[in-house]
Amino acid sequence: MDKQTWINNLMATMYLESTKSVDEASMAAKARALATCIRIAFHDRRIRTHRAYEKGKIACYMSLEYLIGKSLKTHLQALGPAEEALVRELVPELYGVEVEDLFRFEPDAGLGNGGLGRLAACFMDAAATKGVPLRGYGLRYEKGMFAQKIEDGFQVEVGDEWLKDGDMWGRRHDDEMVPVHFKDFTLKAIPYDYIVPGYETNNVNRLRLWRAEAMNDFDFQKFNNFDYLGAVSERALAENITRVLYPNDARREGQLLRFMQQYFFAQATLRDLLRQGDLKSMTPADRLNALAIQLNDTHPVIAIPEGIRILMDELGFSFEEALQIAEHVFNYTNHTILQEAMEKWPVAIVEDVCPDTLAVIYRLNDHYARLMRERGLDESAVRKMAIVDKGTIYMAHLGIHVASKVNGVAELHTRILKERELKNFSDLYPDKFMNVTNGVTPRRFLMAANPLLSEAIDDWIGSGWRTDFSELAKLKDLADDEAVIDRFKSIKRQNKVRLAERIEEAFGVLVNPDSIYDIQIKRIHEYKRQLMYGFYIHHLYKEIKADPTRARTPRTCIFGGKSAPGYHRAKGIIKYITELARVINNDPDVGDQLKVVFIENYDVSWAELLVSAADVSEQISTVGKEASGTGNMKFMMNGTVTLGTMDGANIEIFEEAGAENNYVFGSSVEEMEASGYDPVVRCGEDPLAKEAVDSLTDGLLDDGGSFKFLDLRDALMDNKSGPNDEYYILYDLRNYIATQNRIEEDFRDEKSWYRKSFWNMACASKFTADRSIMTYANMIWNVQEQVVR
Ligand code: DL6
Repeated sequence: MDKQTWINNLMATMYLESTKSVDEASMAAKARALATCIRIAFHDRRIRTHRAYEKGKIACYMSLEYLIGKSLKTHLQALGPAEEALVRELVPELYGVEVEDLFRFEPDAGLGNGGLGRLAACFMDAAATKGVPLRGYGLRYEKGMFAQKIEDGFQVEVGDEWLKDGDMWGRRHDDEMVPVHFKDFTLKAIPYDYIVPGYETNNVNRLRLWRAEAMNDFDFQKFNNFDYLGAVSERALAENITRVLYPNDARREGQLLRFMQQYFFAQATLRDLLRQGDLKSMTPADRLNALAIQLNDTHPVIAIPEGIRILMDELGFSFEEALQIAEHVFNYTNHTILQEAMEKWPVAIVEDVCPDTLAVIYRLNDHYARLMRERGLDESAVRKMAIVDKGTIYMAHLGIHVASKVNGVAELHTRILKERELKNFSDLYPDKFMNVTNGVTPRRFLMAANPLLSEAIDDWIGSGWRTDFSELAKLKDLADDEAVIDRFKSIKRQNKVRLAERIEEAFGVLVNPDSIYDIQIKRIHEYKRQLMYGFYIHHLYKEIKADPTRARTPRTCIFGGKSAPGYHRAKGIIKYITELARVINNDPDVGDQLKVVFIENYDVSWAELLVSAADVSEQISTVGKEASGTGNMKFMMNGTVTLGTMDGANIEIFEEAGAENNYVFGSSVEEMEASGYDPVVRCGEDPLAKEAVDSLTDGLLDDGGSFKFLDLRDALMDNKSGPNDEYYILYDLRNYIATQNRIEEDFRDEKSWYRKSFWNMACASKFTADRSIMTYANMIWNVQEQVVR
């Protein structure tokens, strides 16, 4: 858009957003007005993209989660440098504020839990940038992931009101509503469309999120008969389907609601896709090649039997024809080997919601049992790989049998799936399994998160890396250039100051920008071992107390992450960390030698601030447990060394950047399994392990009478629900502390430290989501890039 059009639009949208004069209008209203202008600016490109994609095969990403964060900054960036500069010039003139100041008034769209949801958002961005015809589908939860409050050091969950001032980006399309039929009632699925603009292309892809509404939102008869609640009850029940992400499923009602969400999502999306082409009139070959669907974990797998049901019952295909289409169209990504995260549904729940789809599931179960017997599997093997067994439906099995391709998300993860967890399936379908290592978008996690470093990279190697991330490798030639490393170091320091300011503003904690910023940000989970990091901090504190005068490198230990509401041990870990913070930050002996910060309500926006300021990236999961990790990649591309185990994508990071430029510790799965490890014995032998365990009960840290620390101790030493120290925390602790000590030493040699950090950035090309998305496009979906001119 030209300057005059921007001026007109900025004023017009401002009038629409606020009844007040521009001077008096709120910052939120200004942010919304600007967002609307940006959408208008993309309108024409969106239409052109839509037309370009109509001609060929498209891919569809079905995910129950999209952890989007804010979009104002990244969408502005996607307009291109000239238009972005124009907007940055006009907004202060017309709105009286800097664009930068408006960013903070946009709520984070937190429609996801952690890595899986953020990956979906990164993939949408990468597809648009690479011109891959990908449509995203998801649910528009009224409340996203809960907002985390820390009260007396405990996590408290409150509703995330991301829509309270309206939806900045989503546009409702009533005319594209689809009916979704459940066993006993029908709902409306209303699409809300979100633009996903590519960077330096004209492609603007679409993310479509469904909202559930009642067919009749008001019962006049009931209202007239004074039943005022009853008159609107259908509406309230319908809207519950898309009310929250992850309803509490501790009771059957919650499980039912969660399954209804998945079914609602599946049917709405399939109906939407099916109305875009007349399958019946296509040749059989064209039918198989019209579409590719990627199922993001097991959550949308119910789309497989539902799709077959629709093809049979509504479009008149035979079961065999419908299955053949499904076997071509669907692909399934596995994101975890943790059994508890592989979904299973009780048959009774599925029967209550969609009995006809259940009938298809049984038919698929029979079909694949027959196939397995034909291929010589015995009855016990057939049973282990069944879709339905003893009243339970195994969604991963359903996905694997039908999907054309099944992929893991890092090399080690895929190998574990093929050789251990899903070996029986991989032996049955050797050509199905493949790896697509995750990636993250540099547009958000480097360009938007770290503008100073991005500008410096432009100066060092030109701006080609912004569209072709492999060019980042050119930086390797500069790793020994002192001026380059000095500038890199100065940028890191500026980012550290920026983070320190935000931490002080948000939590009142003063942190020293010259300290080592040692950061662990991710969901709180026992296998991610935040507790091990906590034990190290406790150990360091004890050392400082024993000798406060010894010269040390100051350290700032930063954590961020949410615990699942019902995960008591993870909540205990949060309390342990916040207690460390309370004791250490208030101890005058410690001063700024050590600070502990727990970032309350860690979200995508905090992630951007943290990854650009970190010195050490904590990736310390028990080997074999983290499928990939993506935070590790965000840190790496910002020039951060990894302190990590040989787990998930860490291994590939170490391969790319060299173990000698990172801090690798911990034992292999084989070593652990062969060790005959007994944590109780270990505590008797290793004073560090004993000190750690004692810190849970010696009274220095106080769990407020919640017994949470006792429970953590039991998990290590006297576990009632599994093996003691299942995640080998005390086993790896000594090695971990030694590695932390090495970091403290090495940090003193600034030149070598920053060279290592810089080197990691130079080696980060592999970890862009663009590479991942092109692998999906070429190896799984077989869709052609359609770059819109
Ligand atoms: O693939 C994205 C992300 C991985 O990077 C993490 O390692 C993995 O833990 C996460 N998996 C999940 C599993 N959820 N379910 N189901 O979030 O996926």
